[in-house]
Amino acid sequence: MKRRTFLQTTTLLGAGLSATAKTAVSEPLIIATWKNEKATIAGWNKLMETGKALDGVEAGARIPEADPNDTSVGYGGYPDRDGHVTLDACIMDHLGNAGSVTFLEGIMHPISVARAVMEKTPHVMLSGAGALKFALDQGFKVENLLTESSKKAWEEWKKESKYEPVINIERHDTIGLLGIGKAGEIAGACTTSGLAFKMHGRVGDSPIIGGAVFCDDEVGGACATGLGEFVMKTLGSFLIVELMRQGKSPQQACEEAVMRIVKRYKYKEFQIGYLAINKKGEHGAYAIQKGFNYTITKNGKTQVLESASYM
Ligand code: SD4
Repeated sequence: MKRRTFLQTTTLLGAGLSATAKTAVSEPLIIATWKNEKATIAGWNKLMETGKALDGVEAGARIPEADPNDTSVGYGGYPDRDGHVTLDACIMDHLGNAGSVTFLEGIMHPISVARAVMEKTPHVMLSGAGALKFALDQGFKVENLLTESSKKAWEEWKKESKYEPVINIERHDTIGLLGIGKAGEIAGACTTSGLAFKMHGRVGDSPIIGGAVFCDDEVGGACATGLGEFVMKTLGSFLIVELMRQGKSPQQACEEAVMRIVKRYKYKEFQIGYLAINKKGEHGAYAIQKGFNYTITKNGKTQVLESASYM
């Protein structure tokens, strides 16, 4: 059967035929990096409302983006070394469409700008001033995202201006999300203000399709958090999805992707955490260091789980 015909059949089944046919499709879920219960619950509620994984992951990502106490994402995010809060985000749907923004300033919800890039332009990625111009054209408003407390933290940092990014794993809470919608379709998203006190102009993995997020509706999806340079150098999320395509479970695929980093780089100095789901709704997680956790909302219930780690 041709794929398109199969999808149409699935949709018809989803529209109300027998329960046995429906069990072939995984149950809906939203899963996210770190302890992000408010985000997975918001994502789940949206998913229940519209049925769509894409709406769920976007709604989930918007929660930390608007939270002034989350210092790794959106409003309240720590600035770069020059005092600018610069944002990276991406989103991908089950059809293979993708959108992303990098080095975006002054917009509270970069994930929604990324979605607009995906849906309203022929491009995948818009950056800096061009991304901002597009956001304004789309009706987004400019806001000051640097809170008093993040400004204070930056002023403290400036006293020493230590150039190396300090990888305190407790302070990583960039959100990567994966969702399974009511038709069993998979989508993913990621949003961040990047590394605290990074060089001005630095862009991490979070807007890179295949780096921080990748989905293939025949296989599953993956997302990443941690020191983005190493996710980019190994194209972690794409790798995980390809490993699952070859038959690995989400857990095995995340472990293999971490091992690729461990084998080549000075892994003791930084953290990377991966999260993956497959079409059956199974999930896996693995990190280099201890301390990586993730949150899942399924059947209306939310759990924070500890990931296994290499160290
Ligand atoms: C980055 N991957 O900009 C992001 C940072 C991160 O939790 O994940 N923080 O490299």
